[in-house]
Amino acid sequence: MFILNMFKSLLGSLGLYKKNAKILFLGLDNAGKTTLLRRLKDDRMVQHDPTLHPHAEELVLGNVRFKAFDLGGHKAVRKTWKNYFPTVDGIIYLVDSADSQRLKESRDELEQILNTAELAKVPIVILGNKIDKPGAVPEEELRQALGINVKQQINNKNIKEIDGRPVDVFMCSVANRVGYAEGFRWLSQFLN
Ligand SMILES: Nc1nc2c(ncn2[C@@H]2O[C@H](COP(=O)(O)OP(=O)(O)OP(=O)(O)O)[C@@H](O)[C@H]2O)c(=O)[nH]1
Ligand SMILES: [Mg+2]
Repeated sequence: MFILNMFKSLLGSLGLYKKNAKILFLGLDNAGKTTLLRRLKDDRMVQHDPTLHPHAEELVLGNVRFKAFDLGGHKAVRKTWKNYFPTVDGIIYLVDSADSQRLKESRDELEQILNTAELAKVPIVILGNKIDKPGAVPEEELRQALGINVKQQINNKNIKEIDGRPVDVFMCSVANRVGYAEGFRWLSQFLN
C-alpha cells in the first residue's frame, strides 16, 4: 500500500499518473457553477449568461484529471441532469449561501439526487458558495437548511439507503478563490 502510494505520488509529481473522473456540477440556477468552472479552467471571473446547454471541460487539479460537466440549473433544464448520471464519479453541488429564500428549493433538488439509486455510491461535495456576500448563512445554518446536520451523516429517514455515502459541506467563495479547493481535495480521495 505504502509502495503503491509512493509510486502514485511519484507518477503524479511527473504528471504521468492521472485519475480520470467524470464530475457533475449541479445546483440551482445562479448558484455559481459556470463561474466555478471558468475559475478552475483559466482563473477568470466573468459574467455568464444562465447556462442553457451543458458543456464539459477537462481540468487537472493536483493529480486528478476531471472531466467536469456544467449543467444548467434553471428549473426547465434540471430534468436533463439525469442523462448524465450513468458513470458519474462525483458530484459538486453548489448552493448560493447568500440566497436564503431558495435554500428550501436547493434542498429539494439535493434530496432528489440523494434519492437516486443510480447515484447511491457517488460522493457529493456541497459547496456553500458566495460567503463573501453580506447575507451568507454560516455553515451550521446551511447544513441545517439542507438537512445535512452532522458531518458525514445524512439526517433524513427517506434517504436511509444512501447511508455511508460520502457527503460533506465546504463553504466557499468562487469570487474570492477560497474554500472550494478543499472540497475537490476531499473528493479526490474517493476517486480511483
Ligand atoms: N458574490 C459572489 N458572486 C458569485 C460567486 N460565484 C458566482 N457568483 C455570481 O453568481 C451569478 C451566477 O453565477 P453562474 O456561474 O452563472 O451560475 P450558474 O450556477 O452557472 O447558473 P445557471 O447556469 O443558470 O444554472 C453570477 O453573477 C456570478 O458572478 C461568489 O463566490 N461570490
Ligand atoms: Mg451556468
